[in-house]
Amino acid sequence: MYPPSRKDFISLTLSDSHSQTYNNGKHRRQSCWRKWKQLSRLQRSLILFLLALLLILGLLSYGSITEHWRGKHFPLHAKLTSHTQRQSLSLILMVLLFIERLEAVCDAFRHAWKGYKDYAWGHDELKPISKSFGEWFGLGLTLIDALDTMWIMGLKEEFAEAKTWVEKDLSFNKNVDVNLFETTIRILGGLLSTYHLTGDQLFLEKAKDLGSRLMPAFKTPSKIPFSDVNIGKGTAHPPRWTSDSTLAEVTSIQLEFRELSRLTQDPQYQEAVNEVMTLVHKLPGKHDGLVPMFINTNNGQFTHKGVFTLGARADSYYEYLLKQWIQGGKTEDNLLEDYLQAIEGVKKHLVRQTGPSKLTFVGELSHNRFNPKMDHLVCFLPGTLALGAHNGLPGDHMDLAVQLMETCHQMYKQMETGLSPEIAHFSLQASDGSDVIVKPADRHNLLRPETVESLFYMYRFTKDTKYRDWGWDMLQSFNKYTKVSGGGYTSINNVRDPLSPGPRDKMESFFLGETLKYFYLLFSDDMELLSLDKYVFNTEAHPLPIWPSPPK
Ligand code: DMJ
Repeated sequence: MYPPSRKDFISLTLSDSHSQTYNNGKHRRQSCWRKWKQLSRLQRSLILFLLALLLILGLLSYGSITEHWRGKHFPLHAKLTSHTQRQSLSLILMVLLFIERLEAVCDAFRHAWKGYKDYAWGHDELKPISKSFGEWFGLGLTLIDALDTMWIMGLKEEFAEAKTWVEKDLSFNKNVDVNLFETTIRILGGLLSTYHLTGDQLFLEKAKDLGSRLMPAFKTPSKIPFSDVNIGKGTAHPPRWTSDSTLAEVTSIQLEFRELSRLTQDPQYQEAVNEVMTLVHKLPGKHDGLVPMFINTNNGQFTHKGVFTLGARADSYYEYLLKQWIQGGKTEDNLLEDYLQAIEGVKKHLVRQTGPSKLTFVGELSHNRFNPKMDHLVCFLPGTLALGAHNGLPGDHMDLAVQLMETCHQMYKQMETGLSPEIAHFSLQASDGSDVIVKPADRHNLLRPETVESLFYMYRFTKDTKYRDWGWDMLQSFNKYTKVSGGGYTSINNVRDPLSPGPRDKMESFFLGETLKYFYLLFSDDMELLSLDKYVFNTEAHPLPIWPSPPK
């Protein structure tokens, strides 16, 4: 469970149950924080600036007083003092900068939340332009996806209101078809992580209820789950046009189901998802560890063979191989073996460099033909590679992570809005003018998290402040081109047209669940805030604990 008080400047402690046990000192600190938080951003910056000024003046007078006392000019001491002064000044500036950035993320969250609250409360997604909402499953998707982000950011009032909605209005006893994967990563993952952060049983009870309602998806001839489940009726089915499931979807629900089994001591969840991994582990049709994008629910075989991507429909298969291995205490060898083999496959078949600037990217393979196309989704990979290297995997994984991180950064930087397109193509010829080509159909931006997610991992492991600066530029661009007056942020149609980016009127739940959370963690100086040695983030950025003992 997350400790109630942290070093973080911006965060507050939220848990009602925790706060009851606080001693007076803690109460006093809390009320100071409340007062501090009630001040405007300008007032706070002014106070901090004055404090900084006082400190500098203090240091300056200390230097001249000591010189005076000594009664003579003492150049070395003067030098030392001015060095200390310089150090103090840069420390103060750094602190101010990091407070400003964290505050900017919280402001962005509050603005997004205001739109959701005013026009979409309890519904799945905000449509910020038309000031209305969109429904996908009818389960308050944005609200649940955002719960742990609010907790982490210390947004106490917002969290309390959302919790009341979960308590009073959230019901899974609904005749509705939900997508197994999306519901697992966003809702089940969000409830489980909120339970861990708060210790509040409400979230575990809701998670149990949802988990048991998702289980009919696994009743297939092959044990490969169907894509859709009716959580009210207890029936499941594939999409209307096929009996296939998407590979990433059936192999990226494991962290959540395994954790549910651990918490409930009910093995059925873990058994169901482990069976999928065991089947996929043994399945023929892989290409040096790379997997096709579909799998049949009747016979359990890969379909549409010969197409390999790290993007849509396959991405989180690779991510969850590594993360399950970490979650289980690095004991499940099949997972590690599949991950290591897959990364070798990526290096051998999919990694190339652009002609003009030698940017490293991950393309796709279609029936032995290389396609220099990379989805923004692939930008999860630098972070995952870095996480693997941090956990003892080969050092060249980190080298590749550094190179790919640069490319994902360039996918933002080279666009006129400073925002990445959904898909980039890369030039292979040195004579080509630019490295990144964007086709008209790929120019949209959905407020996706993958690049800031990777920046967070890269900063945590290298402490190289350039990753924070890149993230800061991205946040400014989101604010400039996707922020909607009155509340909310919107996906846009064209990242190449700063004059007319074309709002799409949709704020995806992952903008609050993932994108803003990773911005906050990137700018936070508290390395113990969700330490990567204690937590593993699911593919929707919901932190789950690394298990204290290996799985049985
Ligand atoms: C999220 O739902 C998850 O990150 C998923 O793994 C991929 N797609 C979106 C964000 O882009």
